[in-house]
Amino acid sequence: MTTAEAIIKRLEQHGVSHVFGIPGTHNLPLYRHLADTSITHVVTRHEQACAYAADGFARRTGRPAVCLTTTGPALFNAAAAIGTAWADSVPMIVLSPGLPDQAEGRDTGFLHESRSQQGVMRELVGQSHRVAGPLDAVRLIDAAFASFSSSRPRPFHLEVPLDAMGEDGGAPPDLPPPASPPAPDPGLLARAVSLLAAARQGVIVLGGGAAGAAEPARALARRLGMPVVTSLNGKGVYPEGDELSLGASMRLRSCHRLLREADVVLAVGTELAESDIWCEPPLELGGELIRIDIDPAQLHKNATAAVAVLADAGLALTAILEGLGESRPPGEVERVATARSELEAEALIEGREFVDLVAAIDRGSGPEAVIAADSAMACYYGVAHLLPQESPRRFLFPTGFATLGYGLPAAIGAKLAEPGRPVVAMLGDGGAMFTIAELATAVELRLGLPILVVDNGGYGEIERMMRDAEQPVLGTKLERPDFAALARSFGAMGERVEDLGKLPETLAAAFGRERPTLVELPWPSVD
Ligand SMILES: Cc1ncc(C[n+]2csc(CCOP(=O)(O)OP(=O)(O)O)c2C)c(N)n1
Repeated sequence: MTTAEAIIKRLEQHGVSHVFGIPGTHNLPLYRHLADTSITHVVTRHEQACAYAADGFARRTGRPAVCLTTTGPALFNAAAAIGTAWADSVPMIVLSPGLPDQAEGRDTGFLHESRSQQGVMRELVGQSHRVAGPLDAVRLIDAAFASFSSSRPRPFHLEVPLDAMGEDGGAPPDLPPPASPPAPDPGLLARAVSLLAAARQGVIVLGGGAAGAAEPARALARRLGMPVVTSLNGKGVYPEGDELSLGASMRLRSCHRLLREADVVLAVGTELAESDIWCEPPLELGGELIRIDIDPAQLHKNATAAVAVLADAGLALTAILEGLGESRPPGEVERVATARSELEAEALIEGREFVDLVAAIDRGSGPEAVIAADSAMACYYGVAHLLPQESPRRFLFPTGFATLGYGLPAAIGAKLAEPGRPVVAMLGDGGAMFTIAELATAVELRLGLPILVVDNGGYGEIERMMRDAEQPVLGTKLERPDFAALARSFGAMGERVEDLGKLPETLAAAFGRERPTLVELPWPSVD
């Protein structure tokens, strides 16, 4: 078996169902074997979309996804998307060829040459490895999957040098059993249990790292009668319609105050970072902080913990539940209700213009929908706060890197992962243009995907910032295409909806088609 064949077969053995890629001169041997497997190959129109689509697939399912590029420009085109996966802890294998040993780093003018492809990648991903041959490739793929299941998931780059691509090797070893995540230390758990049992004004904070631990997180919050706030990546880990939920409101000032006044804060799988709280960390915390994280580097990051539990979130929360006695009487109803109404009022200050839009999306897409959102105001001021979600992994949003161009390809990845579930892509007109070419991908795949474009005439948020800073407005007013007509030219449906009352039926019809529907929503500009 050659290296190229060993790689594709091993991915298949690990259960990879989709590879998002673009073929090129140097990755042809990988494509030869890809054609020969049960894996579905999805071709995009730009490599950033390969990685964003892989991201959407992985965020929705929790399963590692694979993106495949050729060397140099192709791989670097995917850099913003790979950086997004790194920032938001998305399990992703990035597979690329590399120059042969005799050309690597020698400035010989080799096709797609750069000074050091791996040097660039090493700075961008969790791990980057240059493959030595078939057995080494298999070992590295096993290591990638082990890293995803036992530690903080981050993109894992495999560079396959052209001269290693066709090398023959012996039979690969059997698939190893899945690697286990770290189990919590019993002594630390006992301390966490006693702090939580004694808390009178506790708050639970759930991040994206708790997405796989929704059940014990819910049971724990209910047992303690403690309110729960989430990060954007943790949206829905605790059901947002529940009376203990304070929504995905970590960035709001009322939430910061609540955390300051709490006597105990339990933070699970969250960085408590600037991009979560929208202010300079650390948050001021008046009480004791208990932290649970699978990544030792996170345990005291941005806020020092009194009790720092290195563990898988699910294992730790289940053990804490077992350690706690009977349910506490719900003595906190009033505090939680007050906090909820304060947070709602604050969210409405920035989100008021999106209330009707979000309600229409909710009505048209139903309680199970996934929203793949770009970094646009309608998404982070609107959907994030105003559309309650009852389960995790349904608001796919590039929180940490805040990149533009994410929404459409991520929606494609999520829809492929679960064709039967309503998925909505939601974009601003500025962000839409970053990856609009992926309309062709969605048409080709015959996806019943509505793509909402909130057209406020340009880079709205940035224009607002310029105005607030009393500096000249420059580079934010954009010439836009006729989005609906553009979509039709791709073979998609294209509609312009001026009356939000019509949006629910437009969405419902879009889900039922065998092609995407771009819905252009004319919106007031920020000036
Ligand atoms: C890749 C990338 N480039 C630039 C930015 C800076 N940026 C942040 S928001 C924004 C404006 C986005 O405009 P649009 O998508 O229309 O949404 P709106 O702000 O109007 O809601 C820009 C340019 C970014 N976040 N990501």
